[in-house]
Amino acid sequence: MPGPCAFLEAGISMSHLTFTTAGESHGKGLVAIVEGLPAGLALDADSLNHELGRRMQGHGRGARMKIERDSIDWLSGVRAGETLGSPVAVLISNRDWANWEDVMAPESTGRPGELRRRRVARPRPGHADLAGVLKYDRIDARDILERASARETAARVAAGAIARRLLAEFGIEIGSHVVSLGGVMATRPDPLPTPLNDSADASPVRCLDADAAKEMMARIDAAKSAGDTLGGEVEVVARGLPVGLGSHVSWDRKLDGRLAGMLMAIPAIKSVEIGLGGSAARRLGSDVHDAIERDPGAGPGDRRGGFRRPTNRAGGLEGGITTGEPIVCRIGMKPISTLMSPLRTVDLRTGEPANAQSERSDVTAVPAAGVIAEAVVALVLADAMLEKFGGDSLGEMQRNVAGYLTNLGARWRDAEADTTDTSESDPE
Ligand code: EPS
Repeated sequence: MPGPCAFLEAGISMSHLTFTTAGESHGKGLVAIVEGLPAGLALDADSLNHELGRRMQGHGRGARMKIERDSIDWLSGVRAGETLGSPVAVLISNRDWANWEDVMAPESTGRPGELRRRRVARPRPGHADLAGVLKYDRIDARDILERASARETAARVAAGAIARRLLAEFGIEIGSHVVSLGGVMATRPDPLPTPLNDSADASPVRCLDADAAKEMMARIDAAKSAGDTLGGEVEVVARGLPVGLGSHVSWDRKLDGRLAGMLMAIPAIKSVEIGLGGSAARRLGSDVHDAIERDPGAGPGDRRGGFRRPTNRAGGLEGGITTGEPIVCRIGMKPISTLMSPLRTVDLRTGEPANAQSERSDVTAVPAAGVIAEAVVALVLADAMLEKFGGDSLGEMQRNVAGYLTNLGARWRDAEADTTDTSESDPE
């Protein structure tokens, strides 16, 4: 019997679609396990590998990306191209494992106090190194950085690619683009291209403003020469959602909170905004909220229930519930903390001041962060779809969605003007 804490622990984490990952950056490989999928969802390795390939791209990635060819092996949960309803597990093997087998070998060599090659004793400011060795009582910060490395996000992207396949069955599309990098701000096209990723992926920095992209790449090259790193911001957009995912009734069901938690948990993400985000705090209410209109073109089955907004400053969420407008989130990523011109630190072997460890790394991973953010948004939205529409099979879920949409807003669509209740809120 789960105790009351089991429910609290379920809290802000996802409850209908759960996922976990395992694996160290230079270990044998990464594993992702996704549980809660309906049976009968078509899955193929190519669609997962496509997303993994996108994550590896971007001007400013390091030499590791030349070694890896991230792709999945199915371990469980899929048969003849369809989910079985059981946990889906995939393996992404690390090609670099061949170069690290002695460093990362799980078994002890039997040597006392076993210190291995490539020990990390000069913790990098900004990374998990120091807090991690203190908390876990380790002498080698490699025991920390191997899991803190953003390599783990490959497994999140694989899990997210499965969630995307489920969302695609309902016409939901998720894309992203870089809006700033290294301090260069891009001009955001309005409207955004559809599908968004076809345009964004064509740019080496996943930016829709070609002039800004050129300047971003120049700054990446300059930062690389200087042994420095760069951060930036990415916008993630999810289109095709029905009104009514998430809920206002309890804090842990609010979809904005669920999205923010998952986005903030991506390595190096320091800010999450939805819609106008922080700038809403500096505007008048009349310049923040989105007016409501009837949509004369909307018939039965309309995913917005027959209403629409001329603007989407709320970013597709009101009261923690989807409005049917696109969800628009913006994340801010700090510069990568491994610097080739290192900051000052303390050598843990001597206690003396030293330069922080320099390990092979990226100058920037902002373009990749967009792909990772899409994946985690897909996981949250797939969870919210399963929460509302459930079902053990895809067919059952589709029937549930169709039934909901048929009835959505019907009372307003079909009724003549309702004159029985003329009460209005008191202007006082
Ligand atoms: C990454 C692999 C890592 C890093 C990067 C992300 O490979 P390696 O450490 O072997 O060069 O390039 O990790 C970090 C940015 C980090 O902070 O640890 C990947 O696959 O994305």
